[in-house]
Amino acid sequence: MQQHAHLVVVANRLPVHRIDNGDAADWETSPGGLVSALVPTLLGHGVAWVGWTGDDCPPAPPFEHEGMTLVPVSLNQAEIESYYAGFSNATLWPLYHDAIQPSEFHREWWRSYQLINRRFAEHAAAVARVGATVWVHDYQLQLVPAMLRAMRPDLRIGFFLHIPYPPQELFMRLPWRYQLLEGMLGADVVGFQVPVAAQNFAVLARRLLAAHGALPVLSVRDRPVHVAAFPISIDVARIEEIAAREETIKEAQQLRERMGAPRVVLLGVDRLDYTKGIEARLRAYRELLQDGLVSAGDCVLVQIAVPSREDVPAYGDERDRIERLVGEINGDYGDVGAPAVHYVHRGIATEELVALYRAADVMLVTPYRDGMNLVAKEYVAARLDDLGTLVLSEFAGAARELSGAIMVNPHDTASVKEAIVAAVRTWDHDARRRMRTNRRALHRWTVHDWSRSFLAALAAVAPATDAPTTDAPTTDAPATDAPVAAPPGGAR
Ligand code: ADQ
Repeated sequence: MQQHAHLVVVANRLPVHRIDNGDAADWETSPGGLVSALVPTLLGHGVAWVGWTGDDCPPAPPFEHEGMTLVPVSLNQAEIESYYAGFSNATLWPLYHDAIQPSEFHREWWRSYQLINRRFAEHAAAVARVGATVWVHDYQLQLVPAMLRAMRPDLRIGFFLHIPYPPQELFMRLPWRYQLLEGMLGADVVGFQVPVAAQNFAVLARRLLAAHGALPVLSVRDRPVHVAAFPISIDVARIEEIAAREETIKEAQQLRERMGAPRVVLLGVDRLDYTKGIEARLRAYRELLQDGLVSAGDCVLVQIAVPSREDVPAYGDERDRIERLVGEINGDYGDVGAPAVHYVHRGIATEELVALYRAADVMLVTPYRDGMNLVAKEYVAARLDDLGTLVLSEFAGAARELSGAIMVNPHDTASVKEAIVAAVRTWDHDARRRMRTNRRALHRWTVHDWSRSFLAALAAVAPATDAPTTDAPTTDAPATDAPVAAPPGGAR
């Protein structure tokens, strides 16, 4: 592999998945939070992307896909179970989401996490040219920045965490807390979704590793580390373009007709994950039907749930709970050909998703904890008509920006019920006022502002002393030439 890339993205997954094309394997761009956020920004820049293919295939060479060099990292079945399903999704994920499920701590998983993080770092080191910029993503790869710095001190390294960063009371439970913190502090810039996450990180860095200084710059063993919030967003123009199409508007109308033309359509769209609060909204809806405050013929709920992490037991349990609830609600309140809840357990194409957003009067986004939540932003982007009401959990990062939403505490069923009733009964002019507030916020800060601001912070870092000062450009991070807007909410 040649060290040729001037920008290297390192993420758990490649932005593509393998599709079976007879003899030859082919690759298709994948849906998902990180992919939908990064691909539009990076397209055309000729970057390298290091990531796992998502299956247990043997090592494969790098290949070109839509202007990027994709560098596959291979994992065998045992590594998928220990590094991915185990340490990433049964140790870190629940702990970082307010410990709403108990975390499991296994030394074997930790050993695997270290091994695989080293593998990702080695692939990145092999593809990055001298003085390149490397952008590492998310909780699966927290050790990569320090490992990479040790291998390649000439690189500028950024790390962005897509999920919440826990308060010290929770983080201190981790038997490997020092190493995880050291790993992230190997970066020059550490970015979070919201300021409170950056503050939690600073408190821990001071407590465990004697870091000093005030945000946004911490000093760790005399090395400055820029620590700040860079809230992620979406490609607003892309969603708006799909939403404006004649066929999308037609599809939205047809969807409503297929549901029996109810007066109100409530919608939920999530990965099937116990953090997303799907149960919270189903329970609230069931109680509203019980109380007679809404009726199934008049007000239906559509829940789209993408299958996710099905090899982690807690996800299977969550699916069982959700499907039991859907079955109970439909059994009690639905009719032949007229269910109260329309439940779809699969991923759907963006075009269909946008048509659903346009068809929904009320969007229910009720996570117990969420780094940002892109679905809330996509719904707002799709509402070119300024109509539709967003009901949003105060525990989603998006709540800091979308102040036109009706905010709820998903742990409080009464609050979710009240919000649904308020949304269902809202007058058009009131819905418009709220939606316009949200749309203004969305336009102020798109995914391009997110990546530009992060890469600009990285480009501002003084070049490493080991980096050559002559022919190899060290400040050629792409997309930093456009003006950098201030992040929403001001404080980084
Ligand atoms: P996720 O937890 O995956 O991301 P989210 O931000 O909601 O969550 O993004 C999900 C993405 O998948 C959206 O773009 C959505 O359109 C898409 N999607 C959801 N259901 C779908 C379906 N049935 N079919 C097709 N597409 C579907 C993590 C963090 C979030 C953070 C993102 C980005 O947990 O808090 O916002 O990363 O940083």
